[in-house]
Amino acid sequence: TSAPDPSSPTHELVVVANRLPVDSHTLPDGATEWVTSPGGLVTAMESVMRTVDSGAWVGWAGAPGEPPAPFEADGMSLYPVRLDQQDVERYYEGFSNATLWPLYHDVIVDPEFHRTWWDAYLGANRRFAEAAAPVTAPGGTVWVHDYQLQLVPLMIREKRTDVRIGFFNHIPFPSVELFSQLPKRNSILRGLLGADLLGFQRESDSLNFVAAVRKLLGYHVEGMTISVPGLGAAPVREVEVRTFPISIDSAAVSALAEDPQIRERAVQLRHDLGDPEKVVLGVDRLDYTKGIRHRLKAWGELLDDGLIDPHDTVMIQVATPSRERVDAYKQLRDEVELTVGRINGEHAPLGRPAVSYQHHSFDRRDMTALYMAADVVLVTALRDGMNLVAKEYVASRPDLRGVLVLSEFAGAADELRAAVLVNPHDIDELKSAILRALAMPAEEQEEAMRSLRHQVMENDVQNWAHDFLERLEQTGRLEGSSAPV
Ligand code: GDG
Repeated sequence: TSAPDPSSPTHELVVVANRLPVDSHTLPDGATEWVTSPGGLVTAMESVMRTVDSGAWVGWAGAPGEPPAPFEADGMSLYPVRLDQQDVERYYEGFSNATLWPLYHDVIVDPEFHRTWWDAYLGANRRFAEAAAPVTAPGGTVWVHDYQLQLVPLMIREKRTDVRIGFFNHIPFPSVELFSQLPKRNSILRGLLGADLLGFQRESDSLNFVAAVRKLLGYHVEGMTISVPGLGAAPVREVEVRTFPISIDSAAVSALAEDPQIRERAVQLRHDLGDPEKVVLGVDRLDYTKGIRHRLKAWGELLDDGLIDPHDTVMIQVATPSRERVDAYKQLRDEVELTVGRINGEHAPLGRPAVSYQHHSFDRRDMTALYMAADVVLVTALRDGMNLVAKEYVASRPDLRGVLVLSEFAGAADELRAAVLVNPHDIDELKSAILRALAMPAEEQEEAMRSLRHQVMENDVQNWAHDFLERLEQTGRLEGSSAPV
């Protein structure tokens, strides 16, 4: 049964996400300890978990096979979900990252469809739902995250009519024309509609979702409220769709930028690069959605054209390893590394790079030092739910210096209007935007950065989480169903 067991603890707020917010570390004596992974979602949840008596997180602990027993970390109860090697290959690398991810990012690469992947997606989603349903307190709240778990809202709803269910999609939701390609598309829509509140990054994502429901399921829609017919004699349920642009822990990032050690590190970084006049930075997971190839093409042409002098301008590209077992990512890595090699071979002065390419990750402090050392940050995503790098750069510049070049195709472009906005598909436009950013006078940088900082500092990830949960509390509960079934 999935109803709460009176003898075991239940939680007022249960977060369900693919990954638990912890990583395991092996100690010298062979024992393992869990270290909180410092993502934005974790920070946001820490702030809302403090407002409830009891919070929990359901997710995968990161290693295939037998999961660890439930445990406590940072005042939360963590419930690990089992994923076997085959689930990792079919549910995670397969359906999530080789079917949904490319399809939801405007088919930048071709999505692959395999029925065995779908079966694994269904099975894995069921395990997350089965873990979450019994640990949620009567009348409690469940918050499900992201594209890997789109079937979970309905699966929990079927077990628990008494709980409030919210879902937030961190990536874009595609136009109905593209979404229609997805085999099992209606099951995905119905799965999502098990929630009371569905949150998306941009207004266009919310509108795309509502349009898909209207066209493919034919449900009645009024404004952003969808009427979902009940099964059998069950009454109609109203599901609300709303836009909640995610953000970062702005104050924490800004505080790091005031740390004297980190400021010193930023100066040192520029020195290590040979004290160039200008430093241009890109920070991305190595993902084809991020437009790294377009950025390098523009950069290479600017060097070829002689419009950038590699003796006084250096580009740093941090490309954090990601999804390395998925074919499209292996291919992207090869292409990016070939291009960087060519650019450096042709243009790098002796003893220093034209493009400093970093295929590894940095700690938070080094990331902030990089942002502080950068005169220009290039965010050239071809499609991106939000893009937190754009917001982190802005939060890292209390000195009001630096220029953000930002793709229109990143969700952040809806809010960060004072950035230099570009269409990264237009290489000529991208080249002009880079030159404009490099030449921007200090007063103009300050004016733009002031406006950007106003936006980012006022709207942080804590507000985002509070807004979502507050809205979820206001959504209608199913009449007459206060007890778990
Ligand atoms: C998804 C959506 C949406 C990167 N390299 C290092 C490092 N990072 C950090 C960045 C940033 C985060 O990873 C990446 O966030 P993004 O938003 O840029 O992109 P995705 O990973 O694709 O995230 C996206 C997000 O979900 C949230 O909803 O904005 O659109 O695709 O925080 O700084 N951090 C450290 N070392 C690195 O080397 N410490």
